[in-house]
Amino acid sequence: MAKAPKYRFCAGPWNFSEGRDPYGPETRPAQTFDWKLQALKELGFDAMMFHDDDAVPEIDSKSPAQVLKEAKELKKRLDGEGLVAEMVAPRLWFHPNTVDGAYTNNDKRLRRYAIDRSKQAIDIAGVLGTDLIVLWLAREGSYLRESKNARRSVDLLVEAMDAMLTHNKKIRLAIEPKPNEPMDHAYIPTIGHALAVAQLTTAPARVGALIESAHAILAGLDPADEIDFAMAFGKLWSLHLNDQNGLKFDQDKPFGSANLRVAFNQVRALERNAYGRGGEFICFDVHPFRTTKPEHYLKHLSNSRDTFLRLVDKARSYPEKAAQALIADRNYQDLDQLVLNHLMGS
Ligand code: XUL
Ligand code: MN
Repeated sequence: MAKAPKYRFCAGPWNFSEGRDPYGPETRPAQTFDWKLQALKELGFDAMMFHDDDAVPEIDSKSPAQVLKEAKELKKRLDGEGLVAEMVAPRLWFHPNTVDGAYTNNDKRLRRYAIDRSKQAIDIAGVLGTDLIVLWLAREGSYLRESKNARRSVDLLVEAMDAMLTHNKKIRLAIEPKPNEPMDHAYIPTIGHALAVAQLTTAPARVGALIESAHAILAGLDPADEIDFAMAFGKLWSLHLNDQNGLKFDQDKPFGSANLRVAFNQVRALERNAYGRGGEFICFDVHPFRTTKPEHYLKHLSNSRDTFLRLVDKARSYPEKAAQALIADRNYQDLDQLVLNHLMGS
């Protein structure tokens, strides 16, 4: 098993969310960007991940020169705190232009908006010193099958990615698949889809993936297998660890909260593939529970990291020899119990 380097941790400003859900308002006060930066410092995290408008608020109302100026100011603040920007993701699901999709919108003028905004996100990433652009393709899919042509949508997605890859020859695109929510069905629901689409672009070597545990679970898959699959191609460039209890709305629970064994297997997959060797971060895309009080605002992040690190210990102390002997004997009954005993601490 290749040794993984020391893990480095990352979260985004949206991970300090205020508890709003479709049925009720915020339950915690909004915190300022500076507060969030300090929180990451306090936690001892190494990086922050950004949507384009996390980096430059109200981005659509600003001139390109103003956007770059503000990105430069942000870079200075990050440098001052000793934090790095892990990635920039164009937020292509809020603006009225993206109501019916961004790159796969049926209206050419609106597709142009999505591509232009993505190019601007790439420029921001350049200023912040990261080559990683994350594409969570929130509205690329359909609410009803007949409203869009799925075959044409693949072409449109490739066209948009090619435009980004050409705009800056140094960037890498990491597609973050999710099978549903907000869409009924998304066009890129799994890592297999992401890597297949990468092959259709003009620069397949610069198109990879980001796995989010909850998204894989929503697709009915085991996130550990998704990690192994992506890493077999050398294509796991970022990671959103969290947890999800079954097939319902995206829950973004703390890592390991719903299923410790599934979390353990993700950590084993990361360890055996030496995730992080290429400088990749462990990002937690987790949210506080709606019930979380303001004084516990950081707990979902510190708890996720604690669980992660304890599972790293568990992965490293896993009784490999005993497990191999049971595998050789096809005694999966006792293999199952060996895993449970190991996780329970006996
Ligand atoms: C949505 C999600 C996003 C992406 C970044 O489910 O996970 O926060 O990670 O755009
Ligand atoms: Mn995510």
